[in-house]
Amino acid sequence: MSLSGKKPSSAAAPTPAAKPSNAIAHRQSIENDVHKALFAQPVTDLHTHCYTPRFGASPQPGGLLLWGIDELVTYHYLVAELYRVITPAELSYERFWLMGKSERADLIWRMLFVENSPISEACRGVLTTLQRLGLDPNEKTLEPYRRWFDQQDPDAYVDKVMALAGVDSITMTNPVFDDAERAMWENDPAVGDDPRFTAVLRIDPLLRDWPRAGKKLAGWGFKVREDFSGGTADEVRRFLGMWLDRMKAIYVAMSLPPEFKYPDPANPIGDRFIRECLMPVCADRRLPWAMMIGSRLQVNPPLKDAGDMVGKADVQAVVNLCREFPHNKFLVTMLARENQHELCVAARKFGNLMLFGCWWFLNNPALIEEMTRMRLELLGTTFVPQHSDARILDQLIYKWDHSRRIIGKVLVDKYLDVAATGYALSTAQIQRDVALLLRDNFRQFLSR
Ligand code: HDL
Ligand code: ZN
Repeated sequence: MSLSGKKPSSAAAPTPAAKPSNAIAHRQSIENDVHKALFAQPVTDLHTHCYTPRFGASPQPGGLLLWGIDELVTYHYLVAELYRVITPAELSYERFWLMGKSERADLIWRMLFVENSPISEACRGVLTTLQRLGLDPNEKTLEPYRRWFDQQDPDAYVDKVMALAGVDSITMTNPVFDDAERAMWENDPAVGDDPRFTAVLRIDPLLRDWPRAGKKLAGWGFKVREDFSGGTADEVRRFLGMWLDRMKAIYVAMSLPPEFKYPDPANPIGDRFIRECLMPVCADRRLPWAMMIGSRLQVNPPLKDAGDMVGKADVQAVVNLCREFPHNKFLVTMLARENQHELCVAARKFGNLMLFGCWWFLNNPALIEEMTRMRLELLGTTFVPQHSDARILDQLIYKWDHSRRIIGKVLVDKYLDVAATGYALSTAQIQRDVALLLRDNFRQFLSR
């Protein structure tokens, strides 16, 4: 039965596969359309660790907006890779962290970009960024780059990076349990007011470490008890509402361990927090809960931010949440490659589940291609293929350059598969699909 309700007169004879007059020319024209559409389409980057300049900019002590060559080269992904080519016996973690930022950057540049081939994705990303900024990626020291970056003004540089990256909005991550950042919000309620950025309330400790988080809330004047008795649920809802309003947050976010379960008989208080606090507050405000699941933190603590690891997680927790809370919206990404297919199938079952990104250790060409191909084949265009997760502003340039090219490669293959059936694909359709993938799916999911 067709959607119009009319029974077709007879099953139409299958049209013969299109006989492309010139398969190569046909592929070329689709490649051109897809490439043009992708690089013309502004991205709304739904998860980053970038900040408005009002939070202070590096190298200002305590500045949260990280940018420039020394931040790029000391990104924690590269710290982990440095300790693949040197050993703690040669340079102890302690001595490494006692070095100044520029000294650490000089060491990483020499070891990963001069004495070894910068072939990893994190290394290549730095080179792409330099190239797109019009700088020569072959310098043997960082001095020439430092001279160039010293001439940049952070606020104007935000515009420059967004233009080069083709990003129209940067979504921040705002961890309310971070004392330094919370103080900035309390001292300057307008700190997040910048049309180029939106805020996100990040609340990991409420689920990952309730006893400690609960004590902090009590210290801030919320009448909460560790056993969640009395008016604790009301007070936690008040806490969430106050910060969501203060930040004008567009969603609530958490990074969760591989062991995350819902319901979790071993964590009844966590279940109560989700059921009685987080879900009602998000539903009332029609805000998604972004769950980033599978981060096993600090497996090698001396590496600091570089010391986190991945673990296989339980997709059934996501399924249970989507089913129990049909009026809530869930933005979900998982860190283990092994979880991706099951998570994709879960998204076929729940319209309130939006998959996003190739997160962290998945943000590499080989895995972005695999995941994007699988998602297009299972979900059509109803997902958000990428977020940058950029910690350093300049990374937006390479993360979106690389991802656009990989998404484009997969889209061309899938469009050619469709064209081979004789289906006529228009440039406008390609532009529409690309807009959905890079911006509109996320924006429409927020406004649903
Ligand atoms: O928890 C998160 O948001 C992760 O993205 C971490 O920030 C992680 O350290 C990271 O930077 N991943 O790319
Ligand atoms: Zn992140």
